[in-house]
Amino acid sequence: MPIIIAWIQYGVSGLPALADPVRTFPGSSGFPLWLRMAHYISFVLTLLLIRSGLSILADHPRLYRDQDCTPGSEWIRFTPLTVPTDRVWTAKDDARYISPLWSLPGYRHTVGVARHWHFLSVLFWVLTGVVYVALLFVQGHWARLVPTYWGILSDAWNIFVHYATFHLPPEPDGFVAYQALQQLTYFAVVFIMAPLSILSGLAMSPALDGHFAWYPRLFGGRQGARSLHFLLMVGFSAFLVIHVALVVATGFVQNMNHIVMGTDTGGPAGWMLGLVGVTAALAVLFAAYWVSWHRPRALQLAARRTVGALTLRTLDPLKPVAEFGRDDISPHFWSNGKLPTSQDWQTLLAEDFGGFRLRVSGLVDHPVELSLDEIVALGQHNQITLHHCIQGWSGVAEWGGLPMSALIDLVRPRLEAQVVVFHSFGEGLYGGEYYETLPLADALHPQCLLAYEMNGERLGADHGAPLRLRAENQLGYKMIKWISSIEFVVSEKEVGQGFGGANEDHEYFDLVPTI
Ligand SMILES: Nc1nc2c(c(=O)[nH]1)N[C@H]1C(S)=C(S)[C@@H](COP(=O)(O)O)O[C@H]1N2
Ligand SMILES: [Mo]
Repeated sequence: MPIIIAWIQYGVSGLPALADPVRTFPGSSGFPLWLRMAHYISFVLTLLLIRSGLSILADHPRLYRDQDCTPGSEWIRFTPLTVPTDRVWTAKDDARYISPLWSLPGYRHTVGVARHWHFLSVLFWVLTGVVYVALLFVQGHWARLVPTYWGILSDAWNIFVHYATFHLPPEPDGFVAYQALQQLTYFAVVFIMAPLSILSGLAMSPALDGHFAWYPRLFGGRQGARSLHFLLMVGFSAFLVIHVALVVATGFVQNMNHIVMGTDTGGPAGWMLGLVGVTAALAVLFAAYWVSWHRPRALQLAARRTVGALTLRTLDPLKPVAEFGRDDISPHFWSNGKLPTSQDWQTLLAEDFGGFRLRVSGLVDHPVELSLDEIVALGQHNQITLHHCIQGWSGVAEWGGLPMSALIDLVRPRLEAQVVVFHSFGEGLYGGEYYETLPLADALHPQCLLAYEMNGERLGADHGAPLRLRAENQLGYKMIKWISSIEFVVSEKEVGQGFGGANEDHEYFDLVPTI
């Protein structure tokens, strides 16, 4: 549309005259070292963020407007498939292959590893950004980016008319001046797109959304935030392509000296060193790919010690309290995982779980075995909450069940029991038992339930009969379905392969996923 208007204006009145470039730089000190470093580091990290983000997107290749994820209601999808209605089609069935040329680590359902890259990168991306913006203001370089007069809008439009009609406007020496559209674009990238990316990313955190129900609403709901996050990625990608193209088209040698060397000369040092920098960036991308496939466990543990430690202190303590109304209940709630194939569970299902006994044992003073009726008799709490799957989909449902805190009161764990282990009748994606662990602190939250009802009815087979966990400040994979028994232990290291659950063992997922 703006391009059409630009052509009409060009046809009617020719190319508009251009204002002088914005000359507001402090002295002619050019680009100091910290600025050139921040520019390069952000470049590499942004590539990592976009590539890992694409891998995450491919795991649920549909984007929606609000928190419901009803198939068919997408505004865009990156899969040719329509969801079949004649059989169970899980979110994992729906995941797509994406080429590792475009994404990190690529292939199919590699969301656990992709998330480690995404969060490790964003940690340093935010750090770099904060230092950069602080120094920008301390040293007066903010004047490069922040427009100080309203007329810049019409000046920028005039320049846009030039570009849109394939005319290169005269180029100011970027060392000391930018033209209006250039300044506005840089301003938008640094002061609008980057903060919005951070805020919309945070709006996908179950812990944050579970504590501040108003927060995701700022973005039109959880899926609104996810859609915005995607559009910002498109914006960053478009900026990268156009920015690089213009750097090449408007005096490559001199431009490279500006941003690489911090000099305003015509020598070859800038573009040569710049080429080394781009090669190094490609090497980083390749190394990340290599680590993803050859050292995924080391990557998982590195993320656990950094990102995991940080979120454990910041997001995990937020008490989940957000509740929705009955009207908000999602018409379609995706299901995930493989129905148990074990004979035990099949038999129990056939007899409506009359013979089911939940064994609660381990480091407790009062181990118990409870029938479903006894569990129901112990208490019922109902909550209408938002479920966040690691793959990206979400959904609102009403859950009814026994608060874990009531069960904990009943069995009286010993002091050293800090972790609750849940065993399932079902298998993990890569075989073996599906199990999950939860820190005692998370199990004690009022919204942590041993659920036996969903939307007012007994839990169906797909959604975890006879019992499934609800831990609303965590991602969906923690909420184990088809629970067979519960055990209190000192540490998750004692169970399975010792990383905290079937997904943590086999798919390198996070131990306590609050984002
Ligand atoms: N036993 C078992 N529990 C499981 C899973 C599974 O594969 N096996 N998938 C988990 C994941 S990834 C999610 S998002 C939720 C989905 O719950 P739902 O199928 O009721 O929507 O269940 C979790 N619990
Ligand atoms: Mo999930």
